[in-house]
Amino acid sequence: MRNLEFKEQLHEYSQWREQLVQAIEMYQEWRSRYKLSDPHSTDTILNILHGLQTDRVTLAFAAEFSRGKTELINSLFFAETGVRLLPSSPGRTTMCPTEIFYDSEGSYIRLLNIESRLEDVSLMEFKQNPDRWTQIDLDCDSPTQMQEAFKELVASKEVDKDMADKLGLWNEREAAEQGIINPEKVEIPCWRHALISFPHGLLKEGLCILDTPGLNALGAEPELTLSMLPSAQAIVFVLAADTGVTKSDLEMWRNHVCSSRGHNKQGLAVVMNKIDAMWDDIAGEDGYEESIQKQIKSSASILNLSEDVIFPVSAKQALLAKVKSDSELLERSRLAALENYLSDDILKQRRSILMETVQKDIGFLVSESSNLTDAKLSNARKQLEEFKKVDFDNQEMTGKLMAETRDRQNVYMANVENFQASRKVFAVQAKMLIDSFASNRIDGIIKATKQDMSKSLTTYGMKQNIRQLFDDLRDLLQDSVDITNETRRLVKAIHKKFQDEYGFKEIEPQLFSIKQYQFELERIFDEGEAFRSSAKTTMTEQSVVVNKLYSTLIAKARNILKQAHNDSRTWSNSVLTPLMHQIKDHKKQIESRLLMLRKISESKVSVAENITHLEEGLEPLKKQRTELAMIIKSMRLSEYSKETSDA
Ligand SMILES: Nc1nc2c(ncn2[C@@H]2O[C@H](COP(=O)(O)OP(=O)(O)OP(=O)(O)O)[C@@H](O)[C@H]2O)c(=O)[nH]1
Ligand SMILES: [Mg+2]
Repeated sequence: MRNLEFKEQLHEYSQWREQLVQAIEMYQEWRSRYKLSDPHSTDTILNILHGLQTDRVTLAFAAEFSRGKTELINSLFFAETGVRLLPSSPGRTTMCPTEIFYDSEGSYIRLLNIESRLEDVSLMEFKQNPDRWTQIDLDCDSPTQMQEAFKELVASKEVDKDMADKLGLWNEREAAEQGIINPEKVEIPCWRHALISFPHGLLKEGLCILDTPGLNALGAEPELTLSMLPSAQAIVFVLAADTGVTKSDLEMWRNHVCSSRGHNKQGLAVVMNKIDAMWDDIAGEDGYEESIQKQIKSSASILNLSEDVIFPVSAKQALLAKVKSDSELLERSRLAALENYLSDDILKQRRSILMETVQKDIGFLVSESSNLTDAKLSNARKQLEEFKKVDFDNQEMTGKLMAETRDRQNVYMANVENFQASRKVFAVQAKMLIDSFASNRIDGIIKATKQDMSKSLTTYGMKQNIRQLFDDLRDLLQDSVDITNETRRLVKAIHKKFQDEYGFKEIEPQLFSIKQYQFELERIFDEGEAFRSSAKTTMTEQSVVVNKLYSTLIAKARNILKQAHNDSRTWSNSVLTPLMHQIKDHKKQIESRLLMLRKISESKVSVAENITHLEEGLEPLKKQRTELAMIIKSMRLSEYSKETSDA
């Protein structure tokens, strides 16, 4: 089967991820075994582990109706079932966004009724509550039973026009264009959203497919455009080769696809489907190739994309070819080029994104561990070398050494005091930082604008209110950015002081970064602005859709701030921990040195015994360091930690 390419790559990807998880688990175990863990780092590590373990690669398919999205999904992923697994037929077929994935809890279709749109509950919340969904069990050993069960996905029903309107599924202008004026009944989808789980190989390895309906059945499902499509790793946008880019393709492209991809259009493929319609053209093979190239060129220019990401394909023939094992037909369908692109480009990109996150968060911890371990070992070695050189028979010299060590102890006491004072200053600053993300601040803003909004009667007024809301949220963010910068300066100054005044080994503190939240919030602000100024907003202003869209954005912003709030708290609880570890180590060293000197001067132990004792003490430290080096190697994070060379 030709989709081996993608399959193999996904398999390799999931194995790589599994190895990374194991290495990080080993590291966490190492930290706690050597009593080096603290709440913040543990939290960071557990978060990364959770992220890796639940990582899914989502491919979303979006297009106007009947372009062949569902057929393409069938041919790419489910041809081996030997049937057309997901329903695909002329006219509107897929009626609601459909997520296909693997859930170890079982094989099912879960359907959320369309009326749930009237409730002020987000799709995300519905997903956490399986009781609200209608469940159909799937028999995975029988593709035909599954095929039959999937038919429910296309169910539709007739309701009064008013009801359709309320649900955001009635568009006066579009209906008029189709010659439908003031109908009594309108046909609408029965379901708002579908979740499908079954143990297919690719799905089990973390692939998640999102199939979407065309514009009309989509109506306005804000969470799809604002949340699901943007968070997909890749979007496949489907056009039909015979029609080229139509007006409604363009609308779909602009409103749902472009807005989800940001400026650089990463993770995007455009499929020019149904090339088979041009096969028996009288112009012959040359003419066929020429017209394909022409279509690609013109689509690329209309969509403002590189021609390399436009793939001419015949989904229908590819499915047929795979089912019949007809390699010649499969080649003609040109599906392989798309498959290669998806596996090569998308999976590689995903891998580097994950690696970047892991390196950003764990790389820091690892280099801190490595620094501390190195420092301990080299201090112990220094002490040993020193002792080897001392002439202990010389009473005067021993006394001098003891006096020197006591001096060090005094310095240590001063530096502990200093540390406590710095810690107090830091606590005040940290509280300001944490409070700047507190939910009562954002809630106050939301409440105030919501009240204004309900009072405003005009579209203009409402738009002004939305603008005000986002302006206020921006100010709030700016406050936090300023406080973050001050906090960063303070933490750096504290570390510098200990380094300069007490000769502490350089520890690069892990500074709190607001960038990620800022980036996500800015994105929401942009989405809010796009929504505010879109023509659609003007038309459907007061409808349920606006409220939903609005609440989706606000809920997202709130969640981001909540995350920042939690993260800043755990961060502030432990940013000074490495410094504290060093102070404690330092204390232990002085104490053991004093103890040894005392024993020697009281002639309780011999110098030789002492040196043996010190030498033995090096072993566990070496072991600790070697273990860490091995873990680092298996994480492949070596460039982030100092090379350790054991002499
Ligand atoms: N000739 C030809 N027909 C195709 C091809 N791909 C899909 N079709 C047909 O186009 C029609 C629509 O295909 P679907 O897969 O249902 O399209 P869709 O984009 O999922 O449409 P909706 O679910 O309604 O949004 C079906 O009759 C398919 O058989 C193709 O490559 N060539
Ligand atoms: Mg479909």
